Order: sequence, then structure tokens, then C-alpha cells
Amino acid sequence: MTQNSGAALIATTLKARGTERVFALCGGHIMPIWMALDDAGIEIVDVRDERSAVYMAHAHAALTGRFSVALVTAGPGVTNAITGVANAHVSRSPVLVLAGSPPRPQEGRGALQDLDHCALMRPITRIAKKISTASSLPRELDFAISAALGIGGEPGPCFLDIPVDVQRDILPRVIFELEQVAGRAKPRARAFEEDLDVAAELIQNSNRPVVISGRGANDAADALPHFLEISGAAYLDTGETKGILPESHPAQVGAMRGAALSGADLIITIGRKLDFQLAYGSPAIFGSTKFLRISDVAQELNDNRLGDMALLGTVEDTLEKLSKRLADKRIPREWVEDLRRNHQKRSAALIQAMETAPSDAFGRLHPNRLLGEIRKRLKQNAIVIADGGDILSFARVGLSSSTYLDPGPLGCIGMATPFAIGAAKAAPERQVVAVTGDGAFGFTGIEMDTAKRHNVPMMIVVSNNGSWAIEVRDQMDRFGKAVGTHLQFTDYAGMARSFGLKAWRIEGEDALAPGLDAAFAAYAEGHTVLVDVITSPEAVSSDSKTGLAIVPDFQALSAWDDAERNWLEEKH
Ligand SMILES: Cc1ncc(C[n+]2csc(CCOP(=O)(O)OP(=O)(O)O)c2C)c(N)n1
Repeated sequence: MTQNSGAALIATTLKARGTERVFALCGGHIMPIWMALDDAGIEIVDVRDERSAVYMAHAHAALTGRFSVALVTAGPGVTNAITGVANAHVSRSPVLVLAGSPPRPQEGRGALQDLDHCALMRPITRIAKKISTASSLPRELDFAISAALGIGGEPGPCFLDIPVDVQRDILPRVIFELEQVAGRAKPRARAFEEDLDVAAELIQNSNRPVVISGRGANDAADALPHFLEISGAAYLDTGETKGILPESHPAQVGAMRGAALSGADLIITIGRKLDFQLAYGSPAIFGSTKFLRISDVAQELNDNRLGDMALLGTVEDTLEKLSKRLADKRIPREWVEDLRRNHQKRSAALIQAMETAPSDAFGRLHPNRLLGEIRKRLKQNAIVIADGGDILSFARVGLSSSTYLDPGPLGCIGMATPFAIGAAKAAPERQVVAVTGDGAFGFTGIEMDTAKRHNVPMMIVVSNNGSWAIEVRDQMDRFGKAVGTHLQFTDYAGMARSFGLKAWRIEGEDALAPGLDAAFAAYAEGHTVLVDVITSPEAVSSDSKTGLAIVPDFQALSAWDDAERNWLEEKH
């Protein structure tokens, strides 16, 4: 029935571009595409909320390194998807979102689910376009895929709106004879030789260089360790790249983040924006520290603070060339070695503290105690997903893994379960463990149903402290009362069982190790598993201490905010 239709052309094109699965929620406005995808042998992972479809595609893209597709119906399907698209936009994730809309003859006449989708999507996508001619679909899809992957610009989500009658249009067979291209290869760009010379000189003249990696470093995981060794730089990861450099690398000094940032005389950003997590590169915080900025996209070179040198080019090639230039130069390393020693001391102390973190007066576990036990059971190539308030803050520091995903710079809590599904679909051979607050879990926990129906083994750990704890603390500290921030210590294990998952509720120290052992064993046997652990809402996380939750005026963290205020006062 769908042969030779616009919808079939979409399916044929996606298949030719390497798409194996699409995350989707059904509706009449996309039914031709839906059926055509199935006809073409593309798996449809049918979800329970459109936001989740986009989250899953986002995680799937992160694990495959390719673009991934979400399909949503018109009107509320598109509006539900918006949070996921906004998250992909801020994280620069190559997600292609396809939507349907009313037939062209009914457009603008009050049709069912008729909204200006593109107007809603435009500010949060690289391309938001309505397709009115079925024969143009391969070209439009290729253009959107290229833009999503960041060819010629910043990567990020793209949105195509395809009216349902366009999906039904019948086309000449010849249009289906597509060039077979598995995804689009990213064209390479090279930094200028003389700029590389200047950059190498900056590094050579520095006594305390620090490398900070971000999105754009993910493609350069092989070149990065060598560059760190040759440049003698200390290394700080960020959420965008956590795990790309093994903890054993001598440049890893994450536990000494503050000392590394304040002591640096040269900061080298690799594919990283100077956003709130890096104090916007403000002179109030970094003074006259020099900056060398490296990326394959301009947006990671020129935001907030221009570099003393900026190198626009393929990151791997740039790092290799810099390494060559520095190979026989004398590079001081004492500072980094000092940081590393202190980092190791602090990390060991943290692991020790996690093992013994005391429960509260009600016997509720300290989140670190829980994380300490999870840590012991993680495989080396585990994919860890963290979500929530306090628990995210504890997990970011307390869990290490070769792949780590979290709500990212949008701070978009509620992504854990769909991210776990997207990641597990992309990498079924790897262990996937999502640690989430009970509040965060509530947004998309229903996707346990999707995991069960699609037989996706993975593990969700709910840190159940009966509250939006990080917000409670803010309310109590600044306003002296908690309003609208308490939850119920709900039985999430019972909820999980009702969806067919294997689930355990763990209360108290004695139950922790046996409960986790049983849960990890069930997961290893191929089950989808949830562990609901009663934790203390009284444990204060570092995000709570540093002021992230209270949103200061000038900077994200209280100490930086104070520095910025003083600096502004001195200037005026
Ligand atoms: C979608 C969304 N809504 C609200 C917030 C604000 N917020 C940030 S952390 C947090 C509390 C999270 O609570 P929970 O997941 O239970 O973790 P806990 O702090 O209790 O460990 C809230 C409401 C947000 N970041 N994103």
C-alpha cells in the first residue's frame, strides 16, 4: 500500500543513511511514515511520551556517534517533544525529529492538531522546515542530517514537518534509486600552520597549562592522551566528555578542579564552550590567564571570551599537529605532578568516605553509601546515566565510567529512563546503569513499560528520599520553610513490578549489598531491573554547597558570583 509514496521515500532514504531504528509515538498524521518504516525493516521503538522519544534518540546518538531519529505526531506530539529537542539543542546532539501535520488543503483552516510546528521549533533547532513536495524528501533529509551532524556549523537537532498528504503522495519509481551513503562523512578542516606555531608557542611558554574538554573532543579520544603527555597539561573533564580519558591517566586532576583552574596560566579548551560551568571565562575568575581555544566549530571558539589563539579545524588533526610541534620541547611538569598526587589522595579519601558514609537518624542511607556499592559492581565499560538534584551531584563525583550521560547544560531532569533505553539500544553489549532522584524519575518513569515491551535490559536505581531534596534545602536555608517540595517515599519497586520489571526496594544498611547483588545478578541474566533505595534527604551535595541551586545573579556558583561582584565593584 505504501509503495512509491512520500512516506516510503522517507523510509528508503533513512535506511540508505544507516538508520536501523526510530524512536516514536504513533498518530494519524504520521501513520504513512510509521508503516513505511516498518515495511523497510527499520525498528520502531514505540514510547509513552514524545519527549522520551527525543531523549532516547539523543542518548542513541551519543553512543553511536551518528545521527538518530525521533518521529512524533502533529500538534501535542510536537509540543511534547519540545523539551527533548531543547535539551538536544543545548547539548548539540544530532537528533533528527520528523513530524506529521494536517493535509495541505486543510492547513490554516482549524484542522485537528494544526499548529505552526516550525515556528515552535525554530529557536531550538538548526533547521526547522515544512516539506511541501514529496519528491524533495531525500534532498531535504540529507540536508537536515548534515546540519544535525554539524557540517558547516554547530551540530544539533533538526526538525522536518511533513504534511500527511505529502507522505501519501505517489512518486515515480526512479526517485527511489538513491545513492547508498551510510550517514554523512564530516568534511575535514585544517587550522593554519602559522596559527599552530603560535599555539605551540603559547603552550611551550606556559608553566601551568590546563586542558578542558567538551563536546568537540569526543571525536579526538585517541589524540587527546598523547597531546596531554606531550604538552604536560593537567586535564579537567566536563559532563560532555566525562570518561573519554581513563582515570589512570597522569593528567587527570578532577578532584583538584578548583586549584587547577585558579592556578592555570594557560587554559586550553577543546571543543568546549565557556558556559556557566566555566564561569563564562570571566576575567573576574580567570584574570589574565591565557586561553587557547580549539574546535571544529566556531561556536566553541568565540563564546564569552576570545582565545589568545583560536584554532578552527578537525580536533584530532589539530591535537596531532600540536603534539608534533611540542615533541622535543622542554615542558615543565612539576605543577601537574603535584596536582595529580593531591587528586589521587582526595579520590582515595572520597572512595573511603563513600564506603563508610553514615545513615541518618532514621536509618536512611547516605547517597554516597549507595553509590559506593554501585561503584563496586560497575564494569569497566559501563554506561552511567545520572539524573536529579542532590543525587546527580553525588553521582557525578562518586561514579566513574567510560561513558557518562546526564541532564547536561539545560539542567533538564527527568531524562534517566529514556536515556538508559536509548543507550542500551545502541550498545546492548554494555552495562547500562541509570541513577536517578525520585523526583526526576517521575517525569519519564513510565518508559519502564517501553523497556519491558522492547526487552531492553538495563538497570535503574532510584535514590528515594521522598523529596525534591536539593530544592528543600534551598527553601529551608533561604526562606526557613519547605513548600511544595515533599514527595511520598512511593513504592517505585512495586510500580516497576507492575510493568513486568524485576525490582527491589532497599531500606537500611544491612539490606544494601544483598539487594544490589540480587539486582545486578538479575540484570546480568538479561532482565530490566529497578532498585528503589531509601536514601537520606539530609545529605548535603556539593551542588547544594556551591550554590548552583540558588541561581546567583552573575555566576552559577556562589564563590564565582562573589568574585564577579567584587571585580565589578573595583572596576566602577
Ligand atoms: C524539568 C526540570 N524541572 C525542574 C527542575 C528544577 N530542579 C532541579 S533539581 C530538582 C530536584 C530533583 O529532585 P530529585 O530528582 O528527587 O533529586 P534529589 O535532589 O532529591 O536527590 C528540581 C526540581 C529542573 N532542573 N528540570
